[in-house]
Amino acid sequence: MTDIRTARAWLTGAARPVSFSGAGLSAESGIATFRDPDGVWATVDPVRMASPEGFAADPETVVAWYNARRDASRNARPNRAHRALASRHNMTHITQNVDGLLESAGALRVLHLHGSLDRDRCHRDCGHVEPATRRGLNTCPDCGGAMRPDVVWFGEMLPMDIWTEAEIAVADADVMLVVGTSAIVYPAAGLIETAQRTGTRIIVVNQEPLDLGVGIELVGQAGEILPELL
Ligand code: BJW
Ligand code: ZN
Repeated sequence: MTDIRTARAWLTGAARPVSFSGAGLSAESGIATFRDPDGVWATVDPVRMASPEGFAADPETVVAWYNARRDASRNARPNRAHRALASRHNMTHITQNVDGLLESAGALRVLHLHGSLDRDRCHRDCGHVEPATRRGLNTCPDCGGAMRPDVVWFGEMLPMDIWTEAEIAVADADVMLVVGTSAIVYPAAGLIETAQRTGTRIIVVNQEPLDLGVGIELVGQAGEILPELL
């Protein structure tokens, strides 16, 4: 059997499939990835824009940058890859993406490891979270701390409840479909190692070869391959 036919057979027979996605999943919806040549980090310094240190140094610039990305994300539509994933109602979707395109495509169970552009939260961690509707630099109504996007920056912990759910879903899964991620950002990328350790079959769909040496690797556009797989 060819790799794609074997991968399709694994997914067809899966009782507890999970997907693990990154920015490449939303690339065909017009949202830039991070580390491709035309990616976000090609022109923006991640330490300035996506770390607590960057926010402390220049909160106005960071908030303005996130507001621009929110606009891009709200104008984007799910692509064929999102729709193919969402069509599998028994699949748990673990994503590093901060857009809501899996949900827009109809996905039922989505775990956002790196948060969501749709929310702001208190940077003092008092627990206050609100929909991202107030523009500009705002203060927390509960404690007066600075409000910031509810995303996970470098050096910050992932939301512990979501992380635990994701680890359990991967360990319990029979198949893990890895889509559009460079798999270099930890601890998220460690989920692939969890799958390996727990005997979950792994299928990787990525535009560039990742050569992870695990399972089946299909190289190409997620929007072309996923509709054939699912
Ligand atoms: C397609 C396609 C198409 C394109 N079809 N494919 C040294 C070693 C190990 C770890 C570290 C280290 N130094 C620092 C760390 C830790 C750090 C880390 O992992 N850094 C690495 C970069 C080295 N991690 C952290 O800091 C994390 N926290 C942490 O570790 O806490 C521990 C701790 C804290 C405090 C005390 C003690 C311990 C937090 C990581 C947070 C990441 N945040 C970001 C920003 C989110 C908000 C925002 O969006 O602004 O998350 S960074 C960015 O990278 C974003 C992504 O979710 C994440 C992953 O990127 P992703 O999705 O994989 O995108 P790309 O661009 O990298 O890849 C896209 C792929 O798609 C490419 O391969 C393309 O080819 C492909 N593709 N089009 C199919 N159509
Ligand atoms: Zn607060």
